[in-house]
Amino acid sequence: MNKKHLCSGHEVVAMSEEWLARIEKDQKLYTHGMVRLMPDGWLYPTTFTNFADKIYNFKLKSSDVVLMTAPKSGTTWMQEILWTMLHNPDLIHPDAHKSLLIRSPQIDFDMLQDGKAWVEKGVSMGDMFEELRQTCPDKKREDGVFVQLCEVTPDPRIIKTHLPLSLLPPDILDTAKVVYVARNPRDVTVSMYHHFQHLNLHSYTGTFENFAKSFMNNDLLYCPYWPHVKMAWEKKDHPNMHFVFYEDKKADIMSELRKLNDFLGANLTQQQLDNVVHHTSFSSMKSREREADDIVFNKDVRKSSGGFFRKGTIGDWRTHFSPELEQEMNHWIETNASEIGISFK
Ligand code: PPS
Repeated sequence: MNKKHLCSGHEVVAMSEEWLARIEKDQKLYTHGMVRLMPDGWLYPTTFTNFADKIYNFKLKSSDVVLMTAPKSGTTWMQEILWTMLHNPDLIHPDAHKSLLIRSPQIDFDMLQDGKAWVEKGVSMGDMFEELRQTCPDKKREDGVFVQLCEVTPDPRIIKTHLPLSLLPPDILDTAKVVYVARNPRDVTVSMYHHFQHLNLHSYTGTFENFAKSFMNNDLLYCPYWPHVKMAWEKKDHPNMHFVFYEDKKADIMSELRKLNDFLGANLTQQQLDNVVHHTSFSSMKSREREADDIVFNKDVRKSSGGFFRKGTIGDWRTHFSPELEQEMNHWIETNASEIGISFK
């Protein structure tokens, strides 16, 4: 790691050997370690610093839609909704079967290639790179497969990210549209716990209690949670920010799609909105889930607790929390949510 400061103004602080060893008891980490970006405290693989300035200086267009979430907040659902609304409202697009990673690239994904488990198992982003090379033969892999996929993806681009506003281009809301999805942090914790077990990248073996404590302690990838939500919530009234709750989508998807239709200026007909609802329902998306790749995912976890499209419900956290842990998390949520002025359903 050579960089000490990023264009975003963050200071890069390497995580200590002691911290890495402690965290690594429960999960796999990264070949080059991890860093916190201060003062916000964002926790990423060290390789993020290779791409951070490129992402911060990324040239956005007025037609772009940036989909921003803390992990496991319902990103993939919203990603498919946005792509279908803007590219496939009649359900006839020839690329609709392609992976969302290609149709709507995740701008921060390149840093994950350094995961020890993926390096050991030989997971490469080869397919994605080939996709990129087909349109742009001169691209180099080390410049970031996903950052460059974001550059070349057809307009209107739908760019996914788990990064917070403070690491994205400072003109983002003056230039592009931002959709932010938030979900009850209790359900986020459960969904993330499952994902950390299911995805070989993390290969999480610790208990749910340890996991939840690590989340509250900001010791998991993409943490801290609250500043991420806060930065977006503060901008919720900006005309280019559309702040949505996962729970509201579950309660009345058509009403949420109508709001999105207005926000995006998509002018979809009722028939097209119906198409989007049907195509992006949990059962439809689950039925299209690709044959899971055993190098990327753990098939035993998939068998015992479900795949990427696990439950897609509200309130599954009730089956995971002990009364003591629930109390601790309630306190964590109440303190932070009231400070921000946000309430979850
Ligand atoms: S990721 O990996 O961070 O991008 O994950 P993300 O997509 O944000 O979150 C995954 C959870 O969203 C659920 N999901 C859905 N819920 C309702 N409807 C649809 N269509 C849908 N698609 C995905 C998914 O099942 C994960 O939640 P859990 O609670 O684990 O089931």
